[in-house]
Amino acid sequence: MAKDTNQNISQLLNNMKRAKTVALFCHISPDPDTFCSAFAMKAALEKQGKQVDVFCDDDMPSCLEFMLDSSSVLKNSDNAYDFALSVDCSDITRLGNSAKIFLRAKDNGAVDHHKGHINFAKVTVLDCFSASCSEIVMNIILSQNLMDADIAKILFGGIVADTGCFGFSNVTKTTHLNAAKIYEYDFDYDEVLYNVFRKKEKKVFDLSNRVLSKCKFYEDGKIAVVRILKEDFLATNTTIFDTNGIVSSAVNVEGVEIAFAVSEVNPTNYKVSIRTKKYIDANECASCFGGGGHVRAAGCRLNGYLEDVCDKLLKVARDRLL
Ligand SMILES: [Mn+2]
Repeated sequence: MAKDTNQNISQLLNNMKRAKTVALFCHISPDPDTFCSAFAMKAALEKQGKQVDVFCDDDMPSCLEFMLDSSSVLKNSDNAYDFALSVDCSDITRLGNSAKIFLRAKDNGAVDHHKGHINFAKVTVLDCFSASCSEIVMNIILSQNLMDADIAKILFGGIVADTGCFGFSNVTKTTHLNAAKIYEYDFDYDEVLYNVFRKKEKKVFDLSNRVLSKCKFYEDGKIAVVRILKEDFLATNTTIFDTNGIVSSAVNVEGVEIAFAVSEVNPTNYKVSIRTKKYIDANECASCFGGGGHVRAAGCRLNGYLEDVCDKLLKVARDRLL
């Protein structure tokens, strides 16, 4: 970790030292990384005798329920905590309504790994080279000799989720070196990998099969378009929140350079997920429609009837094919 990051860790730990009550904050629309960061930190601080609460406006991802107690997560409080610490939040709006509890605390800090982090805390430990916030939390806990197998297991969940099981482009040598430190501890690694990464609800499997079987290919199989319509959600008892991962199945097909998943919000509004394989910039494609994301994964919203929306997407894709 960079020298100034280490300095900020010392300052953060120093400022937290005398706090008896600590509030930890996850971001809204939470992912496993934010909850794993918070629960690992909570376990470590409790070992130091502190009284710790975790806050999140939204519900914990159900994939974490096998190891974390979602009923202990608070949505509100009148307490003025000695210290407030946000984890995995890139700016204060990501705390949602809980921001008022964060700001009410006597002192505060933030631990984050987002490139676009906008400072809002008195002390910020920011390491954009970490693929997950859980890795930064891991290094903080290790520096205090507070790590154990239970905490390692929680952190492993955050790392696995934010790195797509070590498959995303954010994974570096450092990610693997950090994971190696986790493997020093003995817990059921496969239980975490299955629950956080591989497990799929039957209805989500059904939705995926249904829409992928109707996937259309264009331009010699270089473009794939998956349409996910209201009738598909109704037939499988799913919602637009169950569409994650479907577009990846399409872009993984040999020969496909760009894949779109077009999900119906209503008959004239569609949520579009874009994935690209090698030479097309997904973020740039999404930006044509006011969306954004990363080079290989991006998203946008389009108004219009289904086939008009698909025509617009196909034009953008065709213009970018080599
Ligand atoms: Mn994260």
